[in-house]
Amino acid sequence: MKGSLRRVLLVPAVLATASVVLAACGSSGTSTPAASSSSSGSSSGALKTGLKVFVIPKNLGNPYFTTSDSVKSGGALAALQTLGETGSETSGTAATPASQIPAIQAAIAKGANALVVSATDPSALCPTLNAAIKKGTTVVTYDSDAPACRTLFVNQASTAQIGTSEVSLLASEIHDSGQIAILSATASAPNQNAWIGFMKQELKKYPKMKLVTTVYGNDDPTTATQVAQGLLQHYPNLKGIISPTTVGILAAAQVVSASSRRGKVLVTGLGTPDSMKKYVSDGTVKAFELWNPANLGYLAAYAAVALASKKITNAAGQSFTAGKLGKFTVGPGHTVLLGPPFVFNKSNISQFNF
Ligand code: RAM
Repeated sequence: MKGSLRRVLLVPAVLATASVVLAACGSSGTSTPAASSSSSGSSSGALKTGLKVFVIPKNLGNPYFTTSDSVKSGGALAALQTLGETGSETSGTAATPASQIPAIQAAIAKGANALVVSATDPSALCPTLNAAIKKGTTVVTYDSDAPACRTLFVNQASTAQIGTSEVSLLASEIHDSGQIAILSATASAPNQNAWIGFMKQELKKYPKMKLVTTVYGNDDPTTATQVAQGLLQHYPNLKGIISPTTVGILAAAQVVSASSRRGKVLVTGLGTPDSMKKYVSDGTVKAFELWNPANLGYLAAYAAVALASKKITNAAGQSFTAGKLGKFTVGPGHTVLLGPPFVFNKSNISQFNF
């Protein structure tokens, strides 16, 4: 078995059910009290226990973040429970800074030792996150970065590789030619914008492929569906849609699959295998990519605890062990890399349940 497949497959059996368990809507999510906790954080062995760690995804109710964060899936809160920390997931319901910032502020007010944040918008979040860092709080970004206001970024996969591989996947499916569109998350999302930057670079290698528009579904199923419908209406010659968001790719696949353009407009991007199975089987989607979201959350939680325990600093070359995932080393730019994206297609998708 290839290394990348082994790493994607390294998930607990319970992950199979995780993607259907939606996080509660509202301004706070789930909480996992530690087995033994002390509010100040006591040092036992190498890592402190009883740390208050808040996991703050872009939004609650997005199945991708439910998987990256929950105990059930083996995500961030599972790691925190194992380590004896007090872990909670909190955010707003929309993937916007206006919805996310109050949750960050509340976490800081509750005396957070560490924040694990997927940034909705780096410039909007930075004043709040920098104030937390000033107070001595560890700020780890995961999934979506805010480089000017975090201690460390846990990146799911090389940003360049995600961007370029999305384009080359679609190019091979549409024979390097035709109109294509991007259906992104929010216009301010740092991860999607960074990937789109590399997509545009890569598209220069394909002069016959024309990017006609980039639209935003805001990681909201209703909005994403509406913009996907708009793409089909406005571009009768469209050949492909790249949607680098799990919410967007599902909406695009549903819209194309239900239309007369199924099989003529090919959909790719970043999706969860469970949500894409139907569309891979009906030919709407030939291949798409993702990493293991639960492993991403788990790794980010371990990194946050190692930093908050002063076991490591954020300097390049510092190493720590992330439980079942093994050893990781901080790379350039105060970043830890989970692994390469994995390509799912008809021949392998049945092996995955998340
Ligand atoms: C959505 C979110 C998240 C992104 C995934 C691929 O769920 O926008 O940030 O990493 O898609």
